Amino acid sequence: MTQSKAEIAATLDAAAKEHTAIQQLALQDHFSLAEAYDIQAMSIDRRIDRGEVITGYKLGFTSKAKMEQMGVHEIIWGRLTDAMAIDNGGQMNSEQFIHPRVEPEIAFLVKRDIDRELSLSNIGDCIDKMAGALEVIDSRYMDFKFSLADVVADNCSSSAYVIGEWHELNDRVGSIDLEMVINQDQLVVGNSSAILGSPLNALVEISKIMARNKMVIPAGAILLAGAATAASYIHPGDQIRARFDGLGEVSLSVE
Ligand code: OOG
Ligand code: MG
Repeated sequence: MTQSKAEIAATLDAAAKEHTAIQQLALQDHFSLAEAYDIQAMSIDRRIDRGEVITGYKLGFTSKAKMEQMGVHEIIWGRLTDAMAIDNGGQMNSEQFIHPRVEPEIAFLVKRDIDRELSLSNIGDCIDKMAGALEVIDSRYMDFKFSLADVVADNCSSSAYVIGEWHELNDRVGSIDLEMVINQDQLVVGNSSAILGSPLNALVEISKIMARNKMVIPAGAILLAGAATAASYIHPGDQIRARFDGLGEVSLSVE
């Protein structure tokens, strides 16, 4: 590596903070996927040092639509912080982003610490609520183009999220119809089954990842299962509305 992991983490953190796109890094710096996760942790530590708090975790590339859109075919995970949270119906200031995209997601609320691998039969012990959500992703790389290691180091493009009203977790989670509309134009239609067959499989997956990394997901954490559809670019003045069958509506406007 020409730069140390700490230097790369500082570069990515600065790009996010100053919302300025940078060149992809993994090609010139030759870091591995494992090193990319170290870089992600170091870059998020810089946010924590500035007072941000981890609010949960997200998965990426859990649907074919996302994998095909971005050309990355492996499940990835990243961290969410309180600075990324926007109230349902709230606004985001486009000046704080580089080239934001939005995607509809299913969110879960952890009720009991997840300190081991979950299976489909015991998910309910640790997770009791689900909600429709919007995730705003904003790659720090020019043209939103990256390799697997690059996107992981960049905290999986995480930049903001909006959570709808919480509902009790139930079996319908595996086949929720959803649609996202931007400025009255219906943009994407999908179903939660596109997420690994069911977002419940994403929860099993994230519990395995955390167990492998000897990390505990604490009670109160939010989990995003990954988008069921491709993401859409958003611009100042846009009004985004996502509808989730049985879970209500989640909306966001772009200033
Ligand atoms: C990476 C993040 C992927 C998802 O839901 O699949 C992701 C990206 O597309 O920039 O958040
Ligand atoms: Mg996402």
